[in-house]
Amino acid sequence: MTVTLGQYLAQSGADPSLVDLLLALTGGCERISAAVRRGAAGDIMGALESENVQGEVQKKLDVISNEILLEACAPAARLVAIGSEEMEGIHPVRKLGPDGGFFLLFDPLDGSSNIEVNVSIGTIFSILPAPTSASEREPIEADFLQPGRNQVAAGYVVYGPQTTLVLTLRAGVRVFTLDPVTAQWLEVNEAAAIPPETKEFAINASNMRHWAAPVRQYVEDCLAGETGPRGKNFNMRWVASMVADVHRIMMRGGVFLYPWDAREPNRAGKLRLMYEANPMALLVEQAGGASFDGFGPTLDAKPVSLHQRVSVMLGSKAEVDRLQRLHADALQPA
Ligand code: AHM
Ligand code: MG
Repeated sequence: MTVTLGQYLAQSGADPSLVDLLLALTGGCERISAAVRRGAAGDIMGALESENVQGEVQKKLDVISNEILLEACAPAARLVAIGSEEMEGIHPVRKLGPDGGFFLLFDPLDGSSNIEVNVSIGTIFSILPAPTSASEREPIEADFLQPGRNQVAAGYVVYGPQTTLVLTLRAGVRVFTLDPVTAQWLEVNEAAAIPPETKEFAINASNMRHWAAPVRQYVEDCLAGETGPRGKNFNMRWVASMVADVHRIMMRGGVFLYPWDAREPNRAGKLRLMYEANPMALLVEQAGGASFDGFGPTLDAKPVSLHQRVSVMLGSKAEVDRLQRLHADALQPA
């Protein structure tokens, strides 16, 4: 029998207020999915004059998606505050108190450069525990700055040929597709499991001249094919939507890299730790893969700010292990 998201959550043993929040959030994603599907017919295309906190031009759909999620999630009973790629500060929902609750972080519309060209885009989300406070007080950004290891749930929704939710409650990874006929999220895939070995990598190769030596070495070894050190031929894919690239890895394995590079040497990477790298790292680990930020497991990094950037390498375990070894070797004295 096909299991719906509601049935899965009800049987998962998860805290009912976490279930409440996840249903509110996925309800918001259903509305984003409908807006994406309407496209130009719904006046959602194009850029705005505004920039987000990262200095990136905001697309209409970035802002619409952010507003949809804020509105959809606010009623969730124990949601304390929200952090978003599209908002500079945190968005308080209610006061922190003795009951704690949850913090929600999201990139409401990831891969927005792909909106106009009708390529998969997505929403990425992370849920952290809110600390308890003896007396009631407003939540502050510092309350959010917890390692990804603390996440109680994480997931993404891909708006592609199908709208697909990939979710972890820290007990494996489940995959649901939004059925446009019944408007239900149905579990249609087996639980995701990333094979440890792969012959596929994903990186924006136009940045090759800016990469650090270990990343360059890794990719050169893959490109050398069966007569090179890897002894096998590799395939390459790059959608330029992290959700789509990670989803491919969830379905058939592979490795995704958006590493530090020398274009902006003082920036740790392009992608954001708290609402892009951490949720993806938890999903990948829960599916049997691994994630590395150039120093250690992504989930162990202690955030210093809400919009902090990070170097991202994640996917099939054997490949991430190899990347870790290449980074460790580069630190050894010659
Ligand atoms: P965004 O959050 O502004 O959409 O940027 C994140 C996206 C990722 O989805 C994707 O992996 C990456 O940026 C692509 O970057 P590039 O265009 O440099 O290849
Ligand atoms: Mg993004």
